[in-house]
This record gives sequence, C-alpha cells and structure tokens, in this order.
Amino acid sequence: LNDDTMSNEQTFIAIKPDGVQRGLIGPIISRFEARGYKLAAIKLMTASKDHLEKHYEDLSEKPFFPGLIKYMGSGPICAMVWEGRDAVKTGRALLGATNPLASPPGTIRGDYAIETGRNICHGSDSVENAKKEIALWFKEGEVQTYKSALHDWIY
Ligand code: RTP
Repeated sequence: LNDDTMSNEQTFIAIKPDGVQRGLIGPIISRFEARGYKLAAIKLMTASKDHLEKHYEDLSEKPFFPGLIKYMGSGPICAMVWEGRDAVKTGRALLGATNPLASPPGTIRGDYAIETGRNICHGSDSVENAKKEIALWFKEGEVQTYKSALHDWIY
C-alpha cells in the first residue's frame, strides 16, 4: 500500500459536446475506471462563451479559436475530475494525440475520432493547469474526497 502524493494527483477531463452527443460518456469513463483512477467530480454543463474563453485563454490568438469556442459551446460538456497516481500525464496518454489521426488505436481519440476539430475529449496538460481548470469548472464541495474500493487493490 502506497500513500505518496502522486496517488492523489487530480486532472480535469472533459468529454466535449461531440463526445456527449455520440454517446461516448460511458466508454470514456470506463477506460479511466479500468485503469485504476477514481472519479472525484462529474457534471454535465453547457458552458458559456465567457467560461470557454477563460478555459482556452492560452489559445486566444490561434486562428481556430473562434471555431473552437463555438464547437465547445454547441451542447453539454461532461466535466470530470479524475484522481490517482500520475493522473495528468496518464490521462493525456489515455486520450491520445490532439490530432486523432496521429493517435494510435487503443487511445480514446485513436478509437473514436478522425478530426482535430472534433476530437471528443480534453485533458489537462500539467498539474498546474489541472488545478486552474478544476477551479474554473467546479465549485468547492463539488469535488469529492472518499476512499474507493480501488485504493486497497490498486495501491
Ligand atoms: P485539449 O486542450 O482540448 O485537451 O487539446 P490539446 O491540449 O490536445 O490541444 P490544444 O493545442 O490545446 O488545442 C485545444 C483544442 O483546440 C482544437 N484545435 N483545433 N483546427 C486546428 O488546427 C485545431 N488545433 C487545435 C482541438 O479541439 C484541441 O483539442
């Protein structure tokens, strides 16, 4: 049994509107659960333009920014916090590459997507950004702390 701080690492994972509308919430959640991560928060939310512009503020100068904001606001997003050892880096590995065509089969994008502009999911790219994103998408009290049955068996 190992209680190091990395096993408490949290990442923000979102299923984008195309992923929600295609019925991929279940399969995506299953992969994080099967790998041994613990769900700490989840909600469906249609995000405002202002909220999405904050979420993607680092990309505001990119030519695809307006289209990205429109796509992300086109329907509900499934916002989640997943917790466990190395959750940020391994979460990105489970999602695959930004361009789904560059993402091998076995990854979420490599199995379910073919367009960068419709790549069904988002994952934080650093621990620092994960903290920012979790604070943007969730209020205090919406992120749960509990000991799951996984704990004794995965760690
Ligand atoms: P995300 O933040 O959604 O997890 O994606 P990422 O880190 O893998 O990629 P990033 O470069 O941060 O881009 C954010 C999202 O913008 C859309 N995008 N479109 N048309 C384009 O060239 C283009 N490039 C990026 C994608 O939806 C990407 O996930």
